[in-house]
Amino acid sequence: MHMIRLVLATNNPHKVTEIRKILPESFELLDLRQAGVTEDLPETSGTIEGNAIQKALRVWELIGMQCVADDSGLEVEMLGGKPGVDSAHFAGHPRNDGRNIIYLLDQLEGGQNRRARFRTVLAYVQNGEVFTFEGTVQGVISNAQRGTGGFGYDPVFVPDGYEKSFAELPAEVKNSISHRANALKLFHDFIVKR
Ligand code: ITT
Repeated sequence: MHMIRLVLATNNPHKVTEIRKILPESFELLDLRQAGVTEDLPETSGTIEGNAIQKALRVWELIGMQCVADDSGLEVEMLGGKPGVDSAHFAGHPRNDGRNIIYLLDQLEGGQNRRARFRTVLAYVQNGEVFTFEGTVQGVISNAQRGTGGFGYDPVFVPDGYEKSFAELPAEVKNSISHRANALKLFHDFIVKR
């Protein structure tokens, strides 16, 4: 496959690291700084899909390069799918991963159902045209934080089939089964077939 140059429309360096590890080396991936984009990308649509599309389209408008945006969220059954699109600010502003986790554990205290999933929507923009790819991973929210790897809610998310949290599992494991990995597989298949 020939080299594909792609901008990653995200300000989250953890996502960039994961996406670089998941996609093959035939992808030359530029982060926003490398692409010269300094503004905050819009995320005001109210849905994960909509935010992914907003971010990718904005980068396309600004620099006219093909790009992929990742918008993700944690959807917890007992909370009716929350925090979902509000995952980054679940415990309010300014965003803080540690406070978000404590707030989440508080909300689930005493409940019976701790099932949850992570969901990622990738929006790919090429020549102004938008394509989306969704990936999920099912699991449960643990009773306490465990592990130091990963980012965000990883210390309290235990994927189905494992006893350890995403923050305890090796990055290679997370990157082979995660919501982001599943969405990127679909994106990769699409690119290869195109
Ligand atoms: P960009 O919008 O710049 O891409 P962001 O960090 O704001 O970066 P999201 O809005 O998609 O990205 O993130 C929503 C929240 O979900 C945020 O609190 C993340 O920490 C969390 N999150 C996303 N992916 C995650 C993952 O793989 N593991 C754990 N938490 C994750």
